[in-house]
Amino acid sequence: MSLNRSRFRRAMVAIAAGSLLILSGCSGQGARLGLLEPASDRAPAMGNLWLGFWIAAFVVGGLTLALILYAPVRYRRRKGNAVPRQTKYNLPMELLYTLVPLLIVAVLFFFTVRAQNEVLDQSEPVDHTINVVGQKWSWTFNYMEQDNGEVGNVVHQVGTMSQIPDLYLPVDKTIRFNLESPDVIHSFWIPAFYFKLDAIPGHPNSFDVTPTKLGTYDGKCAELCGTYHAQMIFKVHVVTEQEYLAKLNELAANGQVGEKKPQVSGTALATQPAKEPHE
Ligand SMILES: [Cu+2]
Repeated sequence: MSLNRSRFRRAMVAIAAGSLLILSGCSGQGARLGLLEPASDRAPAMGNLWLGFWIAAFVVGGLTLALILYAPVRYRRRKGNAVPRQTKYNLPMELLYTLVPLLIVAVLFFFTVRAQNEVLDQSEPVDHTINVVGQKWSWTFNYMEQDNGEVGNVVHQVGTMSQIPDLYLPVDKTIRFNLESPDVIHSFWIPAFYFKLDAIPGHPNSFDVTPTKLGTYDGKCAELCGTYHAQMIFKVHVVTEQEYLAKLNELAANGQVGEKKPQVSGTALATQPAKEPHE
């Protein structure tokens, strides 16, 4: 009996160690388990939540697997005990498998709410505001720079399915994104920022983010929104403040001045041809 128990304990330790090894050994800069290299100030909260969930899953999964394997070995058929002793109504056991999952869910819930509050925090002052319209099937970016002496205008870029829009963001500056949609629910997602938020018709959404790394990133719609959902992509350019202002002045010089809010009216919604620009 004691031999079996120590063997069982050794198996448990091996599983736990194996899980930790897998989790910690995935990449040079610590495990990310499929996440991109982080490029925003919101990334640590989400990244840690992601890793925490995986650790919880590995521990619970490992334990379950070990118990599944243990039972048939420990209670295998032996000479003289054709039918093992039958038990039912094991109250401690029933309490355990009711309370432990509840506890796991409560802990995961707690950390989820904490991370959510952190990424949705809007208490810090922002440097720039960008109003985003998600519409079938592209994005419009309105840079609300009317009070910025360097630009002095609201400038916009309207994307179409054949002309993927570019979103320019200054590095290390806090941006407030206001999201809206004139048609159906879309979701504004920049995977490298570890962040997405829905653009919902009639329900403006808002979040703040600070890009922390120069570079070009993919942006996409993360809410299945119709036939050409998969083409609802954009390019995010995180640039220096000077490059950002230069880009906005270039848009202004092109006449892309004023806030653009693509509207979808009545039947146009259903019959909009695929290649027609939204401008
Ligand atoms: Cu969409």
